[in-house]
Amino acid sequence: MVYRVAVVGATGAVGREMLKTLAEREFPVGEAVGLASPRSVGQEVSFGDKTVLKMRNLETFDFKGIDLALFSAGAASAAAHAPRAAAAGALVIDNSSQFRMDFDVPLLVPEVNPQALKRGVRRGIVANPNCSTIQMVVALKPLHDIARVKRVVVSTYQSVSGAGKEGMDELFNQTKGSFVNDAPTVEHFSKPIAFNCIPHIDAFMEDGATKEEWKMAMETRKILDPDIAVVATCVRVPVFIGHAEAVTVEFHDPISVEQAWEALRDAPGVQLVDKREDGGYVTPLESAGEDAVFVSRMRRDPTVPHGLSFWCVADNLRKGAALNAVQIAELLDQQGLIGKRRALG
Ligand code: A2P
Ligand code: 11C
Repeated sequence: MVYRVAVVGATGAVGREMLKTLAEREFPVGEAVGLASPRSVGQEVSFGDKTVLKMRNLETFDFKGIDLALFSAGAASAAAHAPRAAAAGALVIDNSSQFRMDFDVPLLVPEVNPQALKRGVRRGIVANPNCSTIQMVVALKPLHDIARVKRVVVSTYQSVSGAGKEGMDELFNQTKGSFVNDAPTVEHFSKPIAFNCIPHIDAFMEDGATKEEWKMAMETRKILDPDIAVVATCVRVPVFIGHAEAVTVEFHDPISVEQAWEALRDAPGVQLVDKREDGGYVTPLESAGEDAVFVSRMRRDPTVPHGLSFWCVADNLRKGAALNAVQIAELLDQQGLIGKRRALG
């Protein structure tokens, strides 16, 4: 069976990666449609080596006949258009935060909680988690299976591509401008990002945490285990692609470094690179373009009875967004859930 697939936000950093990933993994696309805002109508975006998509207007697009819609156009666009895409018969995989915590919307990382689909997809929407959550739960799952995670303290080092193409342009322009002594133009981020670190991602909440920090806690609980306590500090760093995280975990049960290594060596989606020597770890630059979540620097946390600390890195546009969305689509396809909804439209 081949499907009619729409990519919403196809001109964006994640949308383009979604098209690339669909083509690379030979997802059975019969026809692809690229959607964006009215300002991009007619713009051309490549899909694979042979196809060029002319962007169409999301606002006026009729989803009737679309089997699968991959949304990556932000929460407001998802709120306005994902329900009508689902009502027209498309199965929606949404990369925004709009529906993630809704009880009747599965929040899915295929290597971690495929069972989230066992009650089906009643709303016609599956949510793709936040990029910084995805890589952390992929690394935590094999450890949770042997020693039950109790509490996680995580600090993130998040690349500017998490903020989309405008974030990437801002780092590029500020870096270039610094060589000719231009004062940095600050538009997307709240302070200069070139040669800097900004401890602020997404909106501030009443308790002083940011929404990015809140999402890491809440999404981890929904995906992995509602009893896990998570406290996060999320920081934007001047890296184009690849989020890094320093993760400290307290477990209920004993777990050694050797047990953790062994579990991670066999874990789906994980690549363990932990040589305990100069350069024997993975950095964000090396994760760009890769599918794996890389785990390095595993060591005991001696401040609690059962604790480990590690470093993990992943391409936030790929495993953190587009690849995870396409893996969800593959799982939905395997379970015969795509195309079923066509009759609704
Ligand atoms: P456009 O390029 O027309 O603005 P990124 O995360 O890289 O910034 O990309 C965001 C994506 O979401 C882009 O494809 C962008 O399209 C799309 N987008 C943003 N707002 C809307 C909207 N209101 N309607 C449709 N697409 C939107
Ligand atoms: C960032 N993690 O790096 C964010 C991007 O909730 O999907 C993704 C935001 C989200 O800025």
